[in-house]
Amino acid sequence: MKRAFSGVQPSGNIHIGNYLGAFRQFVQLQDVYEGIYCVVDLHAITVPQDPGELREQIREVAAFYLAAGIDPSRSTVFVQSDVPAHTELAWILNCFATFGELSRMTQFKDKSRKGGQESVSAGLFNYPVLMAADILLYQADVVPVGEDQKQHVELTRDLAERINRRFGPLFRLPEPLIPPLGARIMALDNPQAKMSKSAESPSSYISFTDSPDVIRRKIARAVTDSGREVIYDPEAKPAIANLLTIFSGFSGRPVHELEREYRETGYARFKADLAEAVIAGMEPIQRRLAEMEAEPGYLEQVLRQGAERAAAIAESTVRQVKEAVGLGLGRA
Ligand code: AQP
Repeated sequence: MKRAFSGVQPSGNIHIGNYLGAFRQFVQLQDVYEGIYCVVDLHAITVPQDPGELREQIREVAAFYLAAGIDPSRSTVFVQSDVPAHTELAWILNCFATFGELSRMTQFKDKSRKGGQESVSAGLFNYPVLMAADILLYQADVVPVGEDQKQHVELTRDLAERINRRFGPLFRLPEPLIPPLGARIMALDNPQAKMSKSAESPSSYISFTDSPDVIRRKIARAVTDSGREVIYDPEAKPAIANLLTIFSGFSGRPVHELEREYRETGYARFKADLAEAVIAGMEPIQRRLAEMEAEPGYLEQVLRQGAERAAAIAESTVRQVKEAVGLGLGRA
């Protein structure tokens, strides 16, 4: 079986963008790929985190994998910092990545613009290298991610190719797997910005901790475009195109069918039905999350076994890389 790897940061509440762009794909891929899925807590500390909240969020993301439908008997689910090989390989890769290419990463540019270049952590700058290590350790064939992470997967390929050219075939070259629908869900209050966990305003995202009433309110208040026609036109009507994408993602109905039904009904009716589709789509996951909360021992056991399985693969890759690069005294 080919292998899929992906990670999600415990950097806030999981939102519908994370679900449609990432988790949903992970679940669909299970029949075709061996899945290795990680809670990337080392990535989360590239921006300030409260230790208590971070630990809580690590549990939440881990539980979300299972609640979304990842089956731990087929896929490996673990916490990144439980497998030290991630930071070990990241350091080695850092010595092959250039300052120039990391400076061009859009996510770094966006986040450092917000925080100010002088004061953001060096970890935020090196984030894509740690992500490359995450992927290359497991010799992943595909990396299912949302559109925002495509550039980082491309950097991963560049690094792998550079190292393979110099030292021989150490790494498999991974392909990003971007879903055809939902790869870039935009903020409800600004269709030019992507929906983001760490956004300041909670009205910009719908989180899986939101109750049905909160979801209805957030959707009712979501920004719309001028006019009253519900049509899919990302250029002229980016807000409505985003809402149609969300509707299609949760209802399973194609966008053109939704356009036909709501073209003339006005925004209020469209938004009311959209809210119900989102609530219905989220409900089974929210229910399983609540069930898992009542049984913390189960999650801990899954993560312990996951970390053991992941470490066995990761350590073997690191051993080969160290040997090829000339680190230590070799295995004699
Ligand atoms: N708006 C989005 N639409 C579709 N997919 C998205 N993803 C993130 N935002 C959207 C995908 O979700 C997965 C997990 O993301 P992450 O935790 O690694 O961090 P991120 O990409 O930086 O996502 P966030 O939600 O914006 O978090 P913060 O605010 O902490 O940076 C990835 O596959 C991502 O592509």
